[in-house]
Amino acid sequence: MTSINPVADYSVEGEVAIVTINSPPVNALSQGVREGLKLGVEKAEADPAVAATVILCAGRTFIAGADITEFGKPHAAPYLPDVLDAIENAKKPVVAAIHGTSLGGGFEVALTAHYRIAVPSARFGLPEIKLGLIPGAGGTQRLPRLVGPERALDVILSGTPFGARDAKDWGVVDALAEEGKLREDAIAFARRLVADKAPLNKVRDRDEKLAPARGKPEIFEAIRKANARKFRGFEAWEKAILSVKNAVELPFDQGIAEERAMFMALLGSTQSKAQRHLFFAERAAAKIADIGAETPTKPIHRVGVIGAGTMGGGIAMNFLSAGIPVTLVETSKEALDRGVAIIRRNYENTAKKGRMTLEQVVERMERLSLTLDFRALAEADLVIEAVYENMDLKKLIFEKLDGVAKPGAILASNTSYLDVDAIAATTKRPEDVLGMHFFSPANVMRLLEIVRGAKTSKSVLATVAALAPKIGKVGVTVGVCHGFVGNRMLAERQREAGKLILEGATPWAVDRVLADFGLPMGPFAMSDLAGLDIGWSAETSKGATIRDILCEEGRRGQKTGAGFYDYDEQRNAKPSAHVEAIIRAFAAAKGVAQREISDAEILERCIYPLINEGAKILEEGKAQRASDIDVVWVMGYGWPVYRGGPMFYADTVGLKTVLERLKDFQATFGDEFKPAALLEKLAAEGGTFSKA
Ligand code: T1G
Repeated sequence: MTSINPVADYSVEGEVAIVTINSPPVNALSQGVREGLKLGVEKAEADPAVAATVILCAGRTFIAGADITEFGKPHAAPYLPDVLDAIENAKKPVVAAIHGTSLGGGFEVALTAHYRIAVPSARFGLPEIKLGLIPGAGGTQRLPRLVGPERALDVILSGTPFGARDAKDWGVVDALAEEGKLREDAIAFARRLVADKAPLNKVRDRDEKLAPARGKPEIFEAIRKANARKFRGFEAWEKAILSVKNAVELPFDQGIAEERAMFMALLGSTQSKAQRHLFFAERAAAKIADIGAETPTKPIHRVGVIGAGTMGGGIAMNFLSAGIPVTLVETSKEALDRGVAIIRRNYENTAKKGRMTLEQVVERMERLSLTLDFRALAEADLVIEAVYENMDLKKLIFEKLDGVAKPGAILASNTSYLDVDAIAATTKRPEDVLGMHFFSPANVMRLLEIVRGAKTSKSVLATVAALAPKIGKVGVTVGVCHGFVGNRMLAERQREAGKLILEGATPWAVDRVLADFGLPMGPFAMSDLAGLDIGWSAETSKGATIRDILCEEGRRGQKTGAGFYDYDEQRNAKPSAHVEAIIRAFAAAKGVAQREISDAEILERCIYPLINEGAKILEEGKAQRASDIDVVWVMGYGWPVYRGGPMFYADTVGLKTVLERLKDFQATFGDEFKPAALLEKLAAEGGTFSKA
């Protein structure tokens, strides 16, 4: 075994050379890995004793893609296309031996080899679309030559990996190795190629899967139509379709040149920079400054959930699906039955969509215990309170819990806004108390705001942070303040949206502007969906707000067929002239001057105060880093990934511009627009939130 460079080794067994890449954590195609591959294959070509070459990776996976940390930095030779040429044009058969996840550039390396062998657990994918890119090293040209353009575009547009057995069935791999014996089986496979004088199979020369699609643009039109809604606002996807269409219609060298040009253009795009930012932001969020890997964590074998409402049921599902038994507590049998029915219906709907088997539904439901007896929580390692958002009620529950829960149990509140420290203070064990703020629907939204109390112990925090990914959540640690991070910032946008419609904008204009920006829906459509009467009471309502007036008229949202919008039987929304008249009359009574308000002003007044509140959150240390705030908004509120999150978006607009506009609004509308000191500082320094 000789070392080619720090991340690549070369050895020979009989007449087979083995080039082994060893670059933790995922053998990403760094400069060293590219160099190791190229030099290794060239060494084998020059070695008269060698008749075939195996490319293998050490560690947990075959090459998992280009090294995303190198993007945007000056690129060093050897460049990936040159590495791929060295492999594909080798005069001796090259075999790619694959385990783990062969993704992006890693899969593209494998596609330039003459043969591919994989263990059954291996997975293959071209996830570049998730980074706002298209495959940039032949993936859009070679994969269609193996599996046809339709299946290739399924893989490329979904970015979802597929397994080795599919790869074998589809002709992507030539053989399956025995699990755990990849090296031996790959060498034996290479030996057989030599013995059989097997040809040098170049994927680029294959045409049998392309020919049937040639001259049929309707194939690509249909794919474009089927994906238009999913990719609304994204740039890369249409280029992916065009590049695969080029594979069908153009000679290989022209197709790959076009692919490279489109890839490079996307690489420099704001959308790709935003999605790459989020790739690392999601991983950074799991890192808590003063919680090291050595921090002890508690085993969570049994969970209690208090409250079987929409949130409690959704929260329970996260644990049931992760194989953790749940004891669900309610105050009445009717409430309990209602809650269980929702859980069962959610699972059955998932099964109907083919994403779960009926056996799995049964397994999950069997892990659920139901009780009206609070004392049943005594065995739980973690208890999550998910009752009505009322501080007195929560304090009562935590006092009771303090007397029931076993010593060392973690006591969490799912509160969306309230003071976790005040809740903790009602117990004798504030060190075991924290917030676990799930986002509705709790079994779907990936965000979990982990609210760290002043006295929450490191072990409790480390335990919940480690638990988050196990229940399919991205945990973001936040500090105690009203609304924590997401809802505190949302309040800024909701305030401005409410003022804008009094000044002359319509609810439908505000919703349109924010939907066009890329948010799932605007504030008024969102209110209709959630129900205008949350927290509203007919007894105390006095018509003091637009919402009061609408609720008093029975316009309480989609569920009543009318809210800000009118709804037909299919719940399609239509702007309501009646609501507009109510708004105008209300504004007149308040003496609010009416004016035309531009889309630009609507957007800036809804988004910039939200960004400004994010800056204050950072100043107060209620979030660890700006990218955590971005993760909160992408994972919890559907902020468009191609804009990177509110703080990243502010960087792309330019902090000086955001500051100036806030100052304009402050002069016109008042101090709610007063810029945060951090924003002033960064704008003055020419800085960014991402690098703050
Ligand atoms: N580049 C650099 N670092 C990477 C990386 C990559 N491609 N993939 C993962 N890491 C780091 C990650 O930041 C983390 O670091 C550690 O590895 C473990 O990752 C030319 C241009 C492979 C399925 O998009 O999907 O090829 O936080 O926590 O859950 O056409 O990582 O430990 O310091 O995610 O086991 C295409 C992205 C690139 C694959 C493993 N490839 N990675 O998941 O571990 S573009 C991708 C993943 C491309 C070509 C184009 C996952 C994984 P740290 P992890 P995991």
